[in-house]
Order: sequence, then structure tokens, then C-alpha cells
Amino acid sequence: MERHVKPARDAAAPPDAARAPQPRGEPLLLSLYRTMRRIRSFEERVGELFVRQQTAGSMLHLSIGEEAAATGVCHAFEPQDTFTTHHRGHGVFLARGADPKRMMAEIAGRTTGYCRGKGGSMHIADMALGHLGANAIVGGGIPAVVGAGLSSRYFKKDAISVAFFGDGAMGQGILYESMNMAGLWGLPVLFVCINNQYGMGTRVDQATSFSRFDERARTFGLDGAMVDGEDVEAVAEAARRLVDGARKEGRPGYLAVDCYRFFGHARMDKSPYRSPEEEARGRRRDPVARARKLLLERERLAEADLAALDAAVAAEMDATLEYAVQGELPALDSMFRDVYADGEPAPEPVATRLARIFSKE
Ligand SMILES: Cc1ncc(C[n+]2csc(CCOP(=O)(O)OP(=O)(O)O)c2C)c(N)n1
Repeated sequence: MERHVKPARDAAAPPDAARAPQPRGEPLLLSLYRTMRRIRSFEERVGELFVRQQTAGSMLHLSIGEEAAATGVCHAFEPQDTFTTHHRGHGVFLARGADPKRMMAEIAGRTTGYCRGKGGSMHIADMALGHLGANAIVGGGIPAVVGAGLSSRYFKKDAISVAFFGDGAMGQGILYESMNMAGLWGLPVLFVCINNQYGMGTRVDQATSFSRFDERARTFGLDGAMVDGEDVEAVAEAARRLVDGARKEGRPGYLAVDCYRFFGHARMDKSPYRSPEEEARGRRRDPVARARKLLLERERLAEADLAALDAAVAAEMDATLEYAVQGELPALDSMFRDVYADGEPAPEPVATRLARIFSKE
């Protein structure tokens, strides 16, 4: 018999749904599915924003295909926890409970965005939700979580800090320095590698001689695990175990989530380095479709309920897109605001400075 689980009062759920307690009687998988569906729909609208030429900047990195990594790991977070992301971080921040409207507005470069339109897709940060910053430098956000973990231990806070990055960062020295310090000092941190098989156009097996990344992490004393990124429940379970170990025992962890990047590296990339067959195979590893199937077949949810949830999410994200493009662009005289401390004089324009230097010669 079909089971009717009300897909929450507002099926699309509030912005901080990922952190809200699971509605009573709702299977965990349904909560996880809702978050993944919201990420997928959000990213599809971001793609649309790009086609409409309304994004700030020319680069956009979609996390379609990687929803289980963001959702499963963020599900283990507590409100006091912090994190950093790489350049493909929209999904992580949404799973953490970001307001999609403020996030889309940021991607569109509007003053209504998280960073008043001055961060854009790749530089979103928000201390209120523990987002210590997205970072476009491969591996750049990783050491910050070691600092956050050290601070947490020093001040005896119950917070962990998590770095999200791609397989490309596995070739960066800073990751190994960070894992070493985290292991040495027993810091409450977690390193999460979202292995989508590619670093731009380079397939992971063309860039690395040993792809058991979790085993590499173990050599630094970390608790390492590797999971299938198509299976959001497996990601959530592994993340829960590692987060608990970091929080309760000060044992840093490392999680590799194996998945597939459905589209090109950035929106302009048509992936000429991948065959259509490979892409078709990769896109069959779809965590959203898998969870939906399980909800119907294993949890015996009604198709109509899931369709209603999907429609509510789509409507929410349509409204998100419209909200974003209605925001104002930052005024030119706000360029240095929020960049320098209050009271600091704005920097001298480069042209004026150079003229001054040369006039002294
Ligand atoms: C230090 C550094 N080197 C090179 C680049 C150029 N770059 C931008 S994204 C990228 C690939 C990153 O791949 P990965 O870390 O696997 O993340 P993904 O894009 O697959 O999510 C590269 C090489 C950069 N941003 N920073």
C-alpha cells in the first residue's frame, strides 16, 4: 500500500530546512531528497541566469550530480559548525541552510545578495551560517578549517569545521600540510573531497597515481572513508560517524565522495574531452533520481506527493530567480565598503599613485 507522508507544510520547506529537525514521522531519506531536489532546481536556475547573461562574472560552476555530497555531509552539522567550500559550492551552502534568494542574488551580483553582490558565485561567505568563505584557488579554503578547528579546541567550543574541495585539490601541498597539522594536534575538523572525476578537462586517473584518497588521509592519522556519491544515505551515515569522531574524540576525518560532474567544468565548457557515452553513463549515477526511486519503492511514498514536492520546489526556485534579477547592482562608490575596516581611508587609485611615484623621479 502507498504511504502518504505529508511532504512538510510548505513542501519546498524553509531556507534553513537542512538544519531544522526532521518533521515528525518523515523518513530521513525524504528530508535528504528535499534538500537535493532544492539544490538541483537551484542550479538549473543558475544555468538559466547565465544564459540570460545576468550573472556577475563569466564563470559558473554547477554542482549538478554532486548533491548527495553536500546534503549528506551538511546533515551531520550542528548550528555552531563552520565550513569552507571550493568554487563549486552552491550546493553545500544551500544544504547548510542558505536562503536561496540571497544566494542567487549574490550570483547575479546584486546588493540583495549575501555579500551585497561583491562576492559572486565563487566568493560567497556568511558568518551567521558558519560559511567561512568559498575560495576559487584550488585548495585555498582548506587551511582555514585547521585554524577554525584550533580555535574551537582552544576556546573549548563544541564546533567542528569542514573543508569541501574537489579531487583537483588532492594534488595541492596545502592539503597535506593541513591534514598533518589536524592529525598532529587532534583537531575537530573534517576534510571532504568531492571527487567528480575531473579537474577541468583532466580525468582523475590522468592526474593521480593512487586514487584511494581515503588511504592517503589515513597515513596522516585521520579517520578516512570513501563513499558512493549516488547514495545520499551512505554519505550521511559516513559523515555522521566522522563528524562524531571529530567532535567527541578530536579525531580529524577525511571523506571522499565518489560522483560524476554532469556538465562541463564551467558553463562555457562543452566537455569535448568526454565521450557522449561516458556522459550518459555518468549521468545515470544520479543521486536525486536514486533517492526518488527508493522513496517510491522502499518507503512506499505516493508518486503524487513527490510530484507535489517537486513542483513546490520548482516554484520556489522560479521565484528565487525573479527575486535575484530584480535586485540593484552595487553603486560604484561602494566598491571599497566591507573590504577595509570602518574608518580606513579608501585606497588611492593606482593611476594616481603611479603618477605620484613617477613625478618624484
Ligand atoms: C591553485 C590553482 N591552480 C589552478 C587553478 C585553475 N583551476 C580552477 S578550477 C580547477 C580544477 C579544479 O578541479 P577540482 O578541484 O577537482 O574541482 P571541480 O572543479 O572538479 O569541482 C583548476 C585547475 C586554480 N583556480 N587554482
